[in-house]
Amino acid sequence: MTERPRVWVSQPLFDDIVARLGEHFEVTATPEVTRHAPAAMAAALAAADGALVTLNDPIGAAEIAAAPRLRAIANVGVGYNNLDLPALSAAGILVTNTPDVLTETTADFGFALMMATARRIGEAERWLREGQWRQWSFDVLLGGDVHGATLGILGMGRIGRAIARRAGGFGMRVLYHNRSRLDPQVEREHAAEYVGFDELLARADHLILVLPYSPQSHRLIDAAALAKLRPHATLTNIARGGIVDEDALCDALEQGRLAGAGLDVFEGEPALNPRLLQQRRVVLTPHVASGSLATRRAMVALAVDNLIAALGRGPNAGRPPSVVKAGIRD
Ligand code: 8YV
Repeated sequence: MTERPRVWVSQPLFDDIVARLGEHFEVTATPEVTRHAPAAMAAALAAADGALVTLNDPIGAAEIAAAPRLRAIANVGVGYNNLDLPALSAAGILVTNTPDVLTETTADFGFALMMATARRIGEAERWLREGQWRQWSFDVLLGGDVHGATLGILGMGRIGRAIARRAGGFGMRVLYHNRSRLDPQVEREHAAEYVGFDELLARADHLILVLPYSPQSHRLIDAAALAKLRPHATLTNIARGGIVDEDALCDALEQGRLAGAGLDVFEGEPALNPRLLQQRRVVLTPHVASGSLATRRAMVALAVDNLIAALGRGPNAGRPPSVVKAGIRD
């Protein structure tokens, strides 16, 4: 009997779903959520033909060099900036991700975070819990409106478009900027107007970031970009923390040049810029935009299907449902 391929699962996911890997492979699972030190990661990958990993698992050239058998990585997440794609591709390692299944849930959260920021829901709750209600006055905790406002969407991929659809229900005007302009028919369907980057910043009442993280988007929202936003505007980030210069954002908030920020992602997460924690007008959440139970289960199920198929097993053998980068080692 030929040896079964070996796969490594980098942290506990949903046991009942991950158990499907055991029908095809020898599975080694790390029993806790941990940020794997490079040496530990290299040791785990060294014996693996495939791996199921998340954003917490940065895999670069050093880990790949130590993983001679590795043929496929299934990332549980649509973004894969934890993976060194050129190095994986050069090594012939197939990479998959989990698009589509998280689109609507992530858009819900992005919209909710934008609304919470505009309407100061986090602050209002803190205020109530602190027992301040007796100091209520007619002008307490006044926020900006969402309905009828102009929404600026930076990144008009699947999630950006799902946010645009929600904005229609709130009577918002939708502006977007993207690397490439959408097909006119898709623009019409989403009632979305394409504008340049600077115009997006200058016209948005609420700006939401939904673009991939890349060297081009690293700190794209820097001091100069923030200066173009209007003082009553809000900024919501559900993309990647590194897209925003957090110190410049704190400067803008402290100087009253921005009404508020809703952040689900942070540059050094889980470490936080301490200045952000000092801001009153921010809503901060721990990277949970895709975190509904159904969606997280669907992400893991898709990643499992991807890995099974990538390693040549199951009904989709050789044809993983969502490939980021093809290429399998001989
Ligand atoms: C995370 C995300 O993957 O899909 C993405 O790109 O950022 C999230 O869905 C998820 O939190 C698991 O790390």
